[in-house]
Amino acid sequence: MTDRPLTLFHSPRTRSTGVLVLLEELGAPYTLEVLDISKDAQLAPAYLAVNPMGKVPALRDGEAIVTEQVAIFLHLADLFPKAGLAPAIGDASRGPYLRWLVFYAAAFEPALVDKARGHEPGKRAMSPYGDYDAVIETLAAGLAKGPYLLGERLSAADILWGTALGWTMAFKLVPDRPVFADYARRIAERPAVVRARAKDEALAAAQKD
Ligand SMILES: N[C@@H](CCC(=O)N[C@@H](CS)C(=O)NCC(=O)O)C(=O)O
Repeated sequence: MTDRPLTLFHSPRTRSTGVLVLLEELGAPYTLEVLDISKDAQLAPAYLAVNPMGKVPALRDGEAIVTEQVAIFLHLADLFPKAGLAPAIGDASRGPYLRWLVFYAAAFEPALVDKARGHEPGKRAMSPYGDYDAVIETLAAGLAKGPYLLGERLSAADILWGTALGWTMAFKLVPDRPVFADYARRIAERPAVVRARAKDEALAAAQKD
C-alpha cells in the first residue's frame, strides 16, 4: 500500500491497457492521464518530459517515473502486497515469477514484432530469443500444468500474459491452441479484467468523437 498518488499515462487499446487491468486487479487507487496516440499526444513536449521514448505506458508514483510495461507491473505488484500478486523476495516462486515477466519483454515481444514484420531473427545463437517456435513452445510448456504460470497461484505475470495472449491470438501472432486460449479466457473472465476492459473501451470510444 502507498499514500503516494499514482498516475497512469494511458492510451486505450495499447500496452498501457495491461497496466490498467493490473491496477484494477490490485484494487489500487489511481488516476489516469489519457493520451490520444492517434493524434501523437505521446510526442508532445509535456509527455516527452515524462517518457522521452514517447511511449505508453508510464506511471508516476509520487515524484518517481516508471516506464516499460514490465517494470510497472513489477513495481505495482510489489507496492500492493496484500493483493498477493507478487511472490515476496526470498519466496522460491519469486524466481519463476520474475522469469515469466522478463521473458515477456525480452523474448516474446521481440519474437512477435519480428514475426509481424516478416523479419527473420537470423542465426539462432545471435538472436536474444532464439527463434519464434522456441518462444511459443517454451510458453506452452510453462502453461501446460496450469491453471497459472506459477501453478495454483495467480500472479501479476498472469495478468500480463493473459491480456497479451488475448490480443496476440486475435492478431494471429500466436497460434490458437487450447493451452493459450483457455488461459487467456480464464484471465479475461476475471471481474477486474472485465471492469478494466469496459473502462478502456469507453476511453477508446471517447477518443473517436
Ligand atoms: N517497451 C515499451 C513499449 C511501449 C510501446 O511500444 N507502446 C506503444 C503503444 S502499445 C506506443 O506508445 N506507441 C506510440 C508511439 O510509438 O508513437 C513497453 O514495454 O512499455
